[in-house]
Amino acid sequence: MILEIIKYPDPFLKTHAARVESVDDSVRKLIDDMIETMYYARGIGLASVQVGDPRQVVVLDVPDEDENERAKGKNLMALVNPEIVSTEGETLYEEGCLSVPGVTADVERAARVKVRALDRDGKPFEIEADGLLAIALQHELDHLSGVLFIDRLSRLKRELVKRKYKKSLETEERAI
Ligand code: GNR
Ligand code: NI
Repeated sequence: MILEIIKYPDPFLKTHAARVESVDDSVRKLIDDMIETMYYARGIGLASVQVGDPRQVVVLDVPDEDENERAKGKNLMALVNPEIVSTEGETLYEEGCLSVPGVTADVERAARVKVRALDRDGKPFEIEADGLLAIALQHELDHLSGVLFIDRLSRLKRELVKRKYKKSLETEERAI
């Protein structure tokens, strides 16, 4: 089932998602719907908060850097109750977000991360990532704490981006 993606400035995007007590069929159904929605929206990741669900679930399918055509499903993963265990280095990347359509901006993040989570069977696993996957993991984990990439910009840049975005909403020149 394709879910509706909540758009900024909807206050639900500030939700702090709650830890999942047990990875049951209702969590697996959410994971499947989020995967379908992510592909439909052509995103590389999606967080539960973006589809109006307050449980800590993230899905990702980040293409390999040398991938021209995207091999759908190749790097697909689902993370329940994800936590950052450690980070290393710094990197700058031009990010976008399905909840803030039409906006991109350079965001500073850790270059490498180690993340611990449960898989769709409730089994714990760890992933060490760099490159775009490390960035996407941090972007999605932020969503679970009610944080958007625009919240990580300098105050000046953030106000500029918000003003432009709201103007584009008013004039409806933004593509939906
Ligand atoms: O599809 C997405 N692309 C993207 C590009 C750079 C940095 C982060 C992302 S995540 C985004 C999908 C999304 O909004 N996930 O929450
Ligand atoms: Ni996003």
